[in-house]
Amino acid sequence: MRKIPIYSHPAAGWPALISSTQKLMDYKTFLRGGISVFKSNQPQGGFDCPGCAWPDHKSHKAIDVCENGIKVIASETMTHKADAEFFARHTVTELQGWTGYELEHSGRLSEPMYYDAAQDRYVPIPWEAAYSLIAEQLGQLDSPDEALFYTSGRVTNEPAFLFQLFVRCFGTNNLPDCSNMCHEPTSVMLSRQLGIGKATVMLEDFEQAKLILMFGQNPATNHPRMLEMLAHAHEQGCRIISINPMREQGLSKFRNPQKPTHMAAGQSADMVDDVIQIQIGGDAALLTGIAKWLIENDKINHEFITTHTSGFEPLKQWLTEQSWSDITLGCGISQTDIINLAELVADSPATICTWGMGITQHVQGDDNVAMITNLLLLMGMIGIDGAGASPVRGHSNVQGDRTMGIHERPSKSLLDSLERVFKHPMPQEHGYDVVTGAKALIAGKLKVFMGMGGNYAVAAPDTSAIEQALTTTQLNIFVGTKLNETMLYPGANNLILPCLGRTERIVTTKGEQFATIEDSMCQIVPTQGKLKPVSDTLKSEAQIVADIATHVLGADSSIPWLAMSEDFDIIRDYIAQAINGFEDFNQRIRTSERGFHLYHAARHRVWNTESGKAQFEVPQYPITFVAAQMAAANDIDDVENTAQKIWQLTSVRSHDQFNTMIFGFKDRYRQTDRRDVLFMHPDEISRLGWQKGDRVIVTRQRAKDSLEQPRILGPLVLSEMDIASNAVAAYYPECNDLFDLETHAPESHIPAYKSTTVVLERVEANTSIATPA
Ligand SMILES: Nc1nc2c(c(=O)[nH]1)N[C@H]1C(S)=C(S)[C@@H](COP(=O)(O)OP(=O)(O)OC[C@H]3O[C@@H](n4cnc5c(=O)[nH]c(N)nc54)[C@H](O)[C@@H]3O)O[C@H]1N2
Ligand SMILES: Nc1nc2c(c(=O)[nH]1)N[C@H]1C(S)=C(S)[C@@H](COP(=O)(O)OP(=O)(O)OC[C@H]3O[C@@H](n4cnc5c(=O)[nH]c(N)nc54)[C@H](O)[C@@H]3O)O[C@H]1N2
Ligand SMILES: [Mo]
Repeated sequence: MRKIPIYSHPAAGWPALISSTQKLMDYKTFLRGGISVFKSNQPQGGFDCPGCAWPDHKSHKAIDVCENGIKVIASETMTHKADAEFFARHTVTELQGWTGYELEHSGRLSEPMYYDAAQDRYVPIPWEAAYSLIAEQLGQLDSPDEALFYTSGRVTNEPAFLFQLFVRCFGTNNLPDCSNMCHEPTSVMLSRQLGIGKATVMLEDFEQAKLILMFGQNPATNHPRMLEMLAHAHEQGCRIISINPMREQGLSKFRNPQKPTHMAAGQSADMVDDVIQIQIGGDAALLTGIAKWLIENDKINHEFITTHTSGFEPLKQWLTEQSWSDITLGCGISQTDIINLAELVADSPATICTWGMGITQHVQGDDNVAMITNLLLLMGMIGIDGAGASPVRGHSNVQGDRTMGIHERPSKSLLDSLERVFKHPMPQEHGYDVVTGAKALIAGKLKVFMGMGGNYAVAAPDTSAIEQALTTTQLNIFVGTKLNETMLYPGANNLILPCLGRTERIVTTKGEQFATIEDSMCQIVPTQGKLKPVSDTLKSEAQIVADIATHVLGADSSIPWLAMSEDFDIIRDYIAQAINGFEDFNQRIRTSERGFHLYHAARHRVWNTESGKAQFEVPQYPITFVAAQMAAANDIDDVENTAQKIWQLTSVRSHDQFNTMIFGFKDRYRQTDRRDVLFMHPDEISRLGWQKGDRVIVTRQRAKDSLEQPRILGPLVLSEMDIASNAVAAYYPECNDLFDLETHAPESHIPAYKSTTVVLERVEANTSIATPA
């Protein structure tokens, strides 16, 4: 095998923090940002870092922040403004041609804007006029279901609660959110199998774990604060195995911000014992192999299975029927290596499975989560110290938003509670999620789109089609902090409503307000911005929602919208009445230093499932699903030599972006300083007689007589990477037009962002490059 250059420096550490943030921040921003950084994730009076959803460590009195956090904070605290003057200088058509990087650096949105078609520009509009326009347009709809209300996971609990309440009082459950593209398989399958769709572990469990299996996750880039916990666990003798088609370099070494010797003297800790480099889409097959061996060798926890579970026999039967040849074909790992891994599982008294997008974003995403849960149940690893399920969420409050009721498929009990507390009828029919909502938008069934944060068109598959569909609506409304592409495809009316960010003070007639978030491990923590808002015109999200609700629902509404937006304690009192687990919310959030842990029944081995037991699930897809797809693609003969040129494309993130917000072009760990790259194994590159640096065009494989337009990306620059042989990787979101709205998991509807079949073609070096670096 050819040697691949490795990134030998530790992840994190001062050089990482400083060098990578320099470019993003001007001096003033650095000062503003510097102050806020030291205020983040602190026990009292700070704000929760919007950088990720990893929990804060209880003992941290010093700074608990990372490169990721600094960048996200710097992006928000930027003094540069996308104000009226900015919009006067640039037409919307011109801005459509800007890259994500350029849009991100245009600065903070700072006043409400309305799109004037005659000038093709956004022009200022007073808040009051914007609200009246919204009331007028929503009032003209034939049905409330003609409007779609999207939420991104930055939004804190209090405004999220108000938002879902407004949308439901208006009359629809059309409440898609970024979860639909993220951990939806986790929410769906854990709910079904354990009775609750959230992590069963707490941070302390990582201190007692003996084995951590980390599936499809890249914490060095995406949750750097998790590295500290992993390094600590490793120091205590816990084995850590990464299951990933890529050898993510950031995982091998770690420099701990909490250890002065690490930061100053450049010492570092090792973290991962082994990488199981599976083929893309091979997780369910690998887990099948492990489970099959554990059952056949009688290494499972019979007592737990008998007392606590249901569905064991059908799963056992199914596992018996799976052949080792299919298992190894499905995951690309030898039987011996799988058995070695199974032995580790058998010997471990405390196993944690953590997972990220490499597990969920597949057609088999629901199956993948089911198989992880099955493994934990077979071993009785739920409800004991040092063990359990640890899905790691992305957005800092994506989990809280769901708890607050942002959900297109609300439970009957949530709707009943809302009706009881607010004495207002709630819509019963389920609404659109991200995928069905986008399809409805494209089909012309929606007349109003509202985004409470986020960048819907660019985060979703079929970006161009969604952008075009946005131009056919009556009204689009965006509540956000930064300009992005979704705001640039105006319908008949278009509003940008700028809001306060997490770092900024919310001051109302009732004084300074704080909000709350829920981290990835069900801890509810307070968050309070400390900075002067970047503009006096900004409003809090809660106030924007309350103002809209008052204008739209008018005198009919008996709900005290404005009082709630002025005094978040009133919102919390309502949350306490309406949402399980929030009893005495105001008192509990004030009395404990780090907030409180939401009751998690499955942690106590109480199973709120249909059967009243923890549930084993048999996967729906064959474990050779991806291998079969690739074999089938070989039969299509409209591309020369397809047999040699078919891969699964996976999309990944760098540390110089937060989702669609592009801060820079560097990816230190993957050793590139451009984003228009295609990562491929050097052996594959030489097998084709190609070279690194060559330009390639990526085409989504489609049926031979398909009438669909071809989906093409590139030319991209070939770059070497230690990645599975069936895989190539590109950066999200630039590749999102390669993904379609039809290819998703059956129940959770998560788009298959981590696995789509593509064909590659090498082109001349001078072919123009689509994405400038
Ligand atoms: N710096 C930064 N931090 C972020 C974000 C960001 O954009 N930038 N985004 C935030 C959000 S919203 C989220 S959800 C999280 C996401 O955090 P992660 O879950 O770590 O996200 P990704 O980078 O999308 O992909 C994770 C890994 O999946 C692997 N993978 C791909 N296909 C497969 C497969 O078939 N099987 C397995 N086992 N692995 C596979 C990839 O190689 C990659 O290492 O990060 C959050 N934090
Ligand atoms: N190909 C591919 N596609 C993917 C993924 C992938 O791995 N591959 N990952 C998916 C995942 S995991 C996710 S979570 C989604 C992300 O999808 P989104 O959450 O929709 O996208 P973001 O880029 O996080 O949204 C950024 C915008 O949010 C706004 N914003 C930032 N802070 C605030 C705030 O405090 N309040 C408000 N109101 N607005 C704010 C800003 O205007 C900014 O432009 O993308 C998904 N799409
Ligand atoms: Mo996410």
